[in-house]
Amino acid sequence: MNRLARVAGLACLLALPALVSAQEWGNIKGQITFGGPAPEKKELKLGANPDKDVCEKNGPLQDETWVVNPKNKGLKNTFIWLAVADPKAKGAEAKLPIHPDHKEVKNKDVAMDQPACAFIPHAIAIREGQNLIAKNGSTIGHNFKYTGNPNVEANAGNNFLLPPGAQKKIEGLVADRLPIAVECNIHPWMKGWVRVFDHPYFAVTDEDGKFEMKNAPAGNFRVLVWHGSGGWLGGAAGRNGKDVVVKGGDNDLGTMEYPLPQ
Ligand SMILES: [Cu+2]
Repeated sequence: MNRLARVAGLACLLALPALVSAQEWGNIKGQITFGGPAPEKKELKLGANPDKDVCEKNGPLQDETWVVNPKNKGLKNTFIWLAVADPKAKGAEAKLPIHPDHKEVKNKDVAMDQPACAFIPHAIAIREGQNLIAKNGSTIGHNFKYTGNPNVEANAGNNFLLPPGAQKKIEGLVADRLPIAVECNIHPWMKGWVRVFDHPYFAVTDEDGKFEMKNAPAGNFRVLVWHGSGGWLGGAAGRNGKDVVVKGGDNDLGTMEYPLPQ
């Protein structure tokens, strides 16, 4: 073999693995709407609660069971995320390819505040490696009780008092199928939700029910949709989500309707 052929052969060998493993990436967007008529906005009646004045300093508190935009029926606070195509996949096979820009976990601290007797944001999705900051940005005491999967020690939960202005860092939460419910026992209407993922392909819908996931792997995957008040989209049968094909470039999943659970 002459030198040129050897060099060409070597170049081929070097180039080949890159070709085989070339992963394309796509951006995913879409909207989740509420199935059925948009529920009327409902104000919470705080009755004789001694904190009433502080709780209502920005106006009456709204019931957050279903936050639906009357203009487009967009359902806020809905979690949506990507998973590998096979619902039975375990271990390394259940892991999503991660875009180089997402390898590192950015924005270490994600806060859930309670400035006026409601958790803000009401629903938070975080990635393993991020800390949940339980915050009390108000002038009254709150407590922060969180309850996740009892079989997953890191997420099992805790309950602590947060004096006015205080915050506490919750570290080490791990990705799990079960959500973490957040409550304040001093103000029993307060409710929040946290979900933890081991990848960056998740979103929580905004006031238009819209979501976006950037630089997701192209290929065959599933999307899973879950809401704190109604559970999986499609009920128990929806726990495995639905199949999606992610293409390189832009992907619009269109509108998905979240039927009111029966
Ligand atoms: Cu409270």
